[in-house]
Amino acid sequence: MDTVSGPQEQFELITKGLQEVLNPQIIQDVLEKEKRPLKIYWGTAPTGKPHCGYFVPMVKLAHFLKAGCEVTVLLADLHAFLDNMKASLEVVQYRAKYYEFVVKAILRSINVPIDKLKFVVGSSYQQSAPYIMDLFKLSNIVSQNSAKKAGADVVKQVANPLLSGLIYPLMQAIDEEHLGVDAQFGGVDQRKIFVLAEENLPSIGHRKRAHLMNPMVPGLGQGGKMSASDPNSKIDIIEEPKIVKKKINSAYCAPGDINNGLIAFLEYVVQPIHELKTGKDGSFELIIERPEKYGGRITYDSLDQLKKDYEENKLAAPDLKTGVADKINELLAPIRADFEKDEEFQSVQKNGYPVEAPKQEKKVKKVKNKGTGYPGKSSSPADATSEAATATATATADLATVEDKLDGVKLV
Ligand code: STL
Repeated sequence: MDTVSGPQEQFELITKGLQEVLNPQIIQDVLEKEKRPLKIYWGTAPTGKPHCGYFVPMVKLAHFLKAGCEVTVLLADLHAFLDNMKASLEVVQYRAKYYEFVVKAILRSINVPIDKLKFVVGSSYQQSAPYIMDLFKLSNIVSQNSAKKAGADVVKQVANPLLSGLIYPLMQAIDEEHLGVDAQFGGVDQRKIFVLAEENLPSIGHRKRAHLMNPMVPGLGQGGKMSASDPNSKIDIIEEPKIVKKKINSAYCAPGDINNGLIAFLEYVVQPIHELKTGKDGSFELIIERPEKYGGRITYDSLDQLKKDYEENKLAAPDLKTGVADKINELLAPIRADFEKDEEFQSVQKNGYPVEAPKQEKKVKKVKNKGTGYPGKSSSPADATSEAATATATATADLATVEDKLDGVKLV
């Protein structure tokens, strides 16, 4: 991948395909007046397993690197912990490492040199005295209401919101200063936090940063939703080719309507990756192995043509699905190969995402005896199928004891 030089060309590549840029002047000044590489970061909270949607920000990281920027990926482990404890502090360390492996593998798979890419784990600096002092200073000038509103699109919204949801956006604002960057990049869902940072960093003695926002890209579910509860709406970065086929087959894709997750994937992932590989703007390729009886292979070299054909029902949904599933499998193959040859990559996945023990309640004999011992004590770990089963059994047993003590009053 050749790098781009000249401030104008660099600025164009840095902002290519974005939905919005706040304070572009900050970026232009760095490139044109200071004549140095732009320092920019992208933060991600290592919670769930990265899915194919991760290709979207990766395309932008590729643009930034190609434009000669100094790019930092923030693995925001404390943010993952603060967001309704989506991950325990122990498990989140493995997830952060797993995310790092995934980001590197994706970038390598699209031929982006990653020697200039920096990874920083949030907890490595977010517990320092100067960082915490900045958090206190910010908490003195940002109202509870503003902090709550800033996090509304990012922090999981629950019935009884925790204080952590107010701390989360403040820390994200302070990260810009403590990572020493000129700009922050993220999805447009981060907009309110970005504005909070711009409005408040100067009041605690820090520079205002530029903000770059990617559009939100629809997933594979109905209405373009990617939902944690619908496993078919997301394709894992390490996914078996057969499962990719199956998930794409069940993707929402109404005939004649180009507003679906499959075409969005072509637009926001396949096309930009093809452009990066060929170095030609607007270049595109999708090969569809249509069954012979329906006319055989189709090759598209224009996304606009594909969209037009789909709208005019010249391209059928099952054929679009075949083409997209094959393309995803092609994109995932080198990432999967990295995973399979790297034991550490596999081990951080295993530790970060332990397979849940089947939710099978171990029957615990209710002991009527109200003596000193408690039933859980007598269950031998050797006959439990896993640690989790032991924990469930113990918990159930403890409950049984409490119920006994309450003399038959049923808990839960
Ligand atoms: C998510 C999902 C997502 C973005 C983020 C988290 C961003 C987190 C973050 C944390 C600290 C920062 C910057 C970004 O300084 O799409 O769960």
